[in-house]
Amino acid sequence: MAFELPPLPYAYDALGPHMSKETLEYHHDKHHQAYVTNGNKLLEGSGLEGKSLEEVVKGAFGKNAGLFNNAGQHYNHIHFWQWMKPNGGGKSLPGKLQAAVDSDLGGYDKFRADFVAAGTTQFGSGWAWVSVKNGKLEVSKTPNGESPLVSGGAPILGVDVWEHSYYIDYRNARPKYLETWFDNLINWDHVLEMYEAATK
Ligand code: MN3
Repeated sequence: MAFELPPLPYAYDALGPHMSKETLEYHHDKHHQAYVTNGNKLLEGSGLEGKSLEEVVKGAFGKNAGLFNNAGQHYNHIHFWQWMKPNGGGKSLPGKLQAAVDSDLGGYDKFRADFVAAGTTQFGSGWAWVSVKNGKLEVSKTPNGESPLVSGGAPILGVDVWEHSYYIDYRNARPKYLETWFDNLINWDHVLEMYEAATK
């Protein structure tokens, strides 16, 4: 199955002022497109053609670094676009998510602080995550194109802390980007959808 760049699920200027049109044009049209283009070249002859994207990511981890990096980033970005929406964020989490955050992550405020800290302390490029592992939520961070998929988790929320995700809008202020992202952009409905798929 060849990789394809999905369109953004909103207009390029829809996430302003928190994430600019210029950031989304570069991030989606250049960076994500490059992962798709390079991933397709590396998929050919890898023995993983015909597998789902998740299977390619897990199958290439530790074995085919080039394919893993590009397929991993393709997976991460497909969801990253959907983990954001205009007028997102907010403290009231939908459905079963609130109860899971309360029982597994110590409540909303602790969860927010731990998630922002994970993104802030990821040295260099990478991601901060919430995933379901053994039926419970956990906050983590990964370098480069990795995700909790490669350690037996099911990602339900992730934020890109590569500089290309925030440098145009926030320069070096990664913590400010993470706090703003959390408070104003998260699409909790997509998080809930992934949580339900991971726990059914
Ligand atoms: Mn990115």
